[in-house]
Amino acid sequence: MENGESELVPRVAVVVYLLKGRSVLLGRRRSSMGDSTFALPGGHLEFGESFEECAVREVKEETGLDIEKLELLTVTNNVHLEQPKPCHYVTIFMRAALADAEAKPQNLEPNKCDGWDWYEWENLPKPLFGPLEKMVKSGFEPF
Ligand code: 8DG
Ligand code: MG
Ligand code: MG
Repeated sequence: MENGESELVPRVAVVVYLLKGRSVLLGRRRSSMGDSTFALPGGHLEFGESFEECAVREVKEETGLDIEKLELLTVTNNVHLEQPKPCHYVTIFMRAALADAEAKPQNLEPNKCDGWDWYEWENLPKPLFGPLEKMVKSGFEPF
């Protein structure tokens, strides 16, 4: 059994608001959780990693982009017992900037995402991934 996949334990995720001016990088998910909704890049914290290391690794794995100026923004505790696969995520939200402002995102995990693009904060696409929509609706701003 992969660690945490089907065991009922809280899992730690690190998710990145990659900012370019007033825009953020979003991709449409291909996943049993939040399929076809727009979400930030990110994934599971691996054993021994810092939040910064995890953010850098996940963004690189998913988009090919190198990031810098990492800062911790906030943490959420999301419990979803109602789902077919119940889950509990402690999610660490970071913000970051592109190391090279001209770099273009690549879709390096096409089985998990339809592709990445920049979206203006004032004009976010729909539907957003549930946890992200909740954050935005609460008035949260990553800038
Ligand atoms: P990995 O195998 O690469 O480690 O994991 P992943 O496949 O990239 O995981 P993920 O689902 O992209 O992210 C892990 C969890 O983070 C996700 O299931 C729930 C939580 N999460 C939020 N908000 C967001 C978000 O906007 N984007 C992403 N990717 N995950 C988010 O709470
Ligand atoms: Mg991911
Ligand atoms: Mg990932």
